[in-house]
Amino acid sequence: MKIVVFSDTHLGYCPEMREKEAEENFEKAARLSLELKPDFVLMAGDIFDTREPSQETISRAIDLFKIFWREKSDVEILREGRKEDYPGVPVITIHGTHERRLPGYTNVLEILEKAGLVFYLREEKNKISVKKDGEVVFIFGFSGVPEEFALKTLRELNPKPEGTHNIFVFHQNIKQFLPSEVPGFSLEDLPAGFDLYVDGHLHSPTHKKLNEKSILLITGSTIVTQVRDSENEKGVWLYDTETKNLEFFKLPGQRKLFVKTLEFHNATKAEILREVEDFIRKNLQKPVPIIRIRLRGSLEKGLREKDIVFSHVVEKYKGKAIINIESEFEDLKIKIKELRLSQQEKLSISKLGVRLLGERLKETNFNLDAEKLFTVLQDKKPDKNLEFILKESKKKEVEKK
Ligand SMILES: [Mn+2]
Repeated sequence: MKIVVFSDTHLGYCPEMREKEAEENFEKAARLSLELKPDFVLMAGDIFDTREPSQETISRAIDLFKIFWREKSDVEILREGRKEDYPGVPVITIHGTHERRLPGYTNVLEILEKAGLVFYLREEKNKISVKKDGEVVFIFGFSGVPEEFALKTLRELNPKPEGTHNIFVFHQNIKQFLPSEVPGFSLEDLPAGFDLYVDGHLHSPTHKKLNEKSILLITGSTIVTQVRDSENEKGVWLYDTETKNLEFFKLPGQRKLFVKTLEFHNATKAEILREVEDFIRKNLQKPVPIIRIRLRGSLEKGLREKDIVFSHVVEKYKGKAIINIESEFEDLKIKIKELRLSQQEKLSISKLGVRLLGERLKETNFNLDAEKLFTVLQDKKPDKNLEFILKESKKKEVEKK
């Protein structure tokens, strides 16, 4: 069978500024996928950028997934022994870190599944088989869980190959591919016996032969979200189960990301604006580039950071560059974001929140999960949901006894 694999499309990424880009790239990836004539498409999570995408994003996503209806496939899809119908080319997916929600909440991928757009592998519905000409491609989907629980959850689930060709798809850290010591899987933790291991999450695409039988594929994202993956080409993978061959196809017309730190010494307003504009002009090109500029150093006496405004620069290059300027001058020591916080930064603030909450909870007698509590507190109806996690924590107490 021929399978197209791609992931981390992050629909809804960076609202108003780069949302269109996530959608454009998804569309390119979907069209490219169909040109490769796959039997089915496999995605490894972070399809959406947030747990609760806007209705605009969901509506657009429906249009995008319908692209897969333009071609046909003749595979048979089996789930829990039942044959499933599908229109077009079937898409199988898991959720990632970005769209993961608590039990009891509806995941946006569930909505897409109900609409017949995807097969969503999660919790007790984590297995699917794709049949064609006597070949059975079995897929075990390990939808994203917090890294601290990943190994425990994997051991509990204990995935085993069930087909003639077997794929384990997940969305977690892999220690060997990260620069620093982080919680997550090691390559040795992966369940034995699968032919292909597909991991989303890490946005730089790569693959590695693990042993005579198995290959690990890190799909990469279809959109640049971090400075460190700015160098990477974005694209989709074609995998052939017969030859175990993997081929990468680049998305056409990719945006470039330019990142620059400008250092100043007793700078004047005019000097700063001039250098900022110089850097922008130097990098103008098609397709419209993303330009991130960081300003550091010191300002001339009497000049304050808030006196330097860049909105007219951003306005001037509208449609020619996507610009993000951030300044942190020595004399103020206050970080001012000229434009909105990027999605990443928002995420790190919530992560920090979870950690602080976790530390406080440890000082109390409550046996509560900080991440759950944090999510609930962010929710529009916290009371109802608080009840839910309080009940859960009581359950835990009883289990302990
Ligand atoms: Mn991602």
